[in-house]
Amino acid sequence: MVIRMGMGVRTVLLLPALLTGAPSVFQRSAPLRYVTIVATDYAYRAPTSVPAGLTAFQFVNRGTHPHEMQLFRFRPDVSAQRARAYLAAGAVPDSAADMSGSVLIAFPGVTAHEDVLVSLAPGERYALMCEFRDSPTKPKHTMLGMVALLEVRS
Ligand SMILES: [Cu+2]
Repeated sequence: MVIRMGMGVRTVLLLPALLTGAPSVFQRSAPLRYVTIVATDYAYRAPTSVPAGLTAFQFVNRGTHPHEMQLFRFRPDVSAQRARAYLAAGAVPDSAADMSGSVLIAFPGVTAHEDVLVSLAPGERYALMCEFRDSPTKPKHTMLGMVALLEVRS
């Protein structure tokens, strides 16, 4: 009885979104969690693990150089140890990751006004990487420490 009432309320609340043709993600009943990734020169401040569920990644640049947040998922057969080794080397082979991903870019002092929305599943591992260089002769930021591994908790 209580559950039925709850669902009724939810349906009413979603009606305006349905009428305006909002993306289907807003019709889900799961709560949206926000995770903020902060870039500095040259590192990410990011959680090492995140809960499963629908998650919006926000990107803030507190450094003095432009930075990016590449976010992509490792294939399931890539262990955490191997993923860390790839990231430490500053390069992840195509065979180790999904053939899709997202990128947010922010200049110094800027918070990207877009978020990356991901439905995180338990056990997944995601990479964060910045491949920017300060100049053509300088190393990629991945080589300076701008890599991180995000593990999705069960
Ligand atoms: Cu960078």
